[in-house]
Amino acid sequence: MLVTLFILMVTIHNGLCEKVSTKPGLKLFREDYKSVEETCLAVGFIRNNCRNDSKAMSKMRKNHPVVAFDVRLRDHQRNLATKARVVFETVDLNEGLGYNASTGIFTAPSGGIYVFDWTILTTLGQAAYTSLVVNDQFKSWNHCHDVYSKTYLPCSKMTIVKLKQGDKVWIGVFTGTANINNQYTSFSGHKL
Ligand SMILES: *[C@@H]1O[C@H](CO)[C@@H](O)[C@H](O)[C@H]1NC(C)=O
Ligand SMILES: CC(=O)N[C@H]1CO[C@H](CO)[C@@H](O)[C@@H]1O
Repeated sequence: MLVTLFILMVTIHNGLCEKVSTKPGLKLFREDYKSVEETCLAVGFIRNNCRNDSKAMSKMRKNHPVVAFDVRLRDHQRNLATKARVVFETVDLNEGLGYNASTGIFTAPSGGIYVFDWTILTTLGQAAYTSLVVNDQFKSWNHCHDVYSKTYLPCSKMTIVKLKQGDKVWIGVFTGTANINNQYTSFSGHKL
């Protein structure tokens, strides 16, 4: 009984699918569509549309250029005081020129959502408590302190913030004194 029902259902199902997918109509539609497209191309309609689209795209890119930077520490930083700014002197990438290597400050060239991340390598057995600072306010915290094993400890943090044009962002020490090793310590950010 069940088997019969199953076979019946499969038969009906396949039958329906066949009905839906037999497509003289679709074939005709495709042919029609092709001829409409060809006609449009012939009178220049679609070609013009495409040209206008790429124009609009390049205008959009000009208004929203890529903003992305990637910088590293050149010198070891010893006993950086609370609230001190970490200045990353080596600039590997600075698209949009938001980052200033003499101040360590990134200034948002335009408003939007930005992704930042930074990695700190502490000096052997030392600590570094750093934060992303936006307009003098701590926004995201990176607690880098290994009390038990005396090691060069790497700590990373990533965060996403909404910025207005001209907002200033940097990495600062939020408590204690920070001891940070060069080269392995880096800071990067980009606009979404
Ligand atoms: C970086 O900041 C310093 C100090 O404010 C300023 O004199 C310099 O012109 C800035 N550099 C760039 C490339 O904006
Ligand atoms: C609506 C619009 O901007 N149309 C333009 C698309 O591009 C062609 C060629 O550049 C122009 O002639 C149209 O005016």
